[in-house]
Amino acid sequence: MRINIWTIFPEFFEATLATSILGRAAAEGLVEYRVVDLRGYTHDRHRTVDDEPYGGGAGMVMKPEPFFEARDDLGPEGPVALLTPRGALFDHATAVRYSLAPELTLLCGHYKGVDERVAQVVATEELSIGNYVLSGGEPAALVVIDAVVRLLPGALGNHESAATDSFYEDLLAPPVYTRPAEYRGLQVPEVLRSGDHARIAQWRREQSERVTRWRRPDLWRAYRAAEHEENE
Ligand code: JF5
Repeated sequence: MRINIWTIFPEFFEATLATSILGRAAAEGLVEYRVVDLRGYTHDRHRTVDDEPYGGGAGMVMKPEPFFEARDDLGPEGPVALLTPRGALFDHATAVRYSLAPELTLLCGHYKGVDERVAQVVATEELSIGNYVLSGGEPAALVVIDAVVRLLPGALGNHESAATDSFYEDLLAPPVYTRPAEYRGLQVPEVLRSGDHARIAQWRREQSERVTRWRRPDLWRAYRAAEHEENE
């Protein structure tokens, strides 16, 4: 798939998109990143991307023209998501939907926000990664890219299966351990060293349910509700 990122800080993405899973996926041709500098769609000497808000008040607003001209020039297909605290909460289902699209475009806002006409016309949706405010949409875009690219077939190696992580089957992941079996007096649970695969699977299921119930009662309720539906 192709992932377009429209930003006034293209350098923000360089190291991250070249590193680890995200970098390997690009090197193997599973994904192509196109980072577009919005200042390339300005026409004045100072390459101005922001202006004062109509109606007054503190902070600057990102001008609509660079976003509209980037759209006219590049004609993105598929979802065009504006990262903003007022957007719909990004979740696993959205990551799956994006991973199935041939192209995804992420718009990074800044300052007090982006001219509303960009949200109305250029973006097809607005997305938030959580209930906090960032200084810019760039870190949020990287979060979305990471969650999407790791779902692409072949992006994870044999040692990193997407089928067994947290949120698979809507439960949190059980505890994991590696060697040594005892460290500073702390023991690895006996069951994990037993070689009894049925017992191990049962232990992991119990641990998943316990940790989800205590830490994420919201997920636990949704899981229980889905269980009841299945049995109907
Ligand atoms: C931004 C206006 C964009 O703060 C965020 C954000 C939080 N969750 N997801 C995105 O984006 C930067 C701030 C203010 C527009």
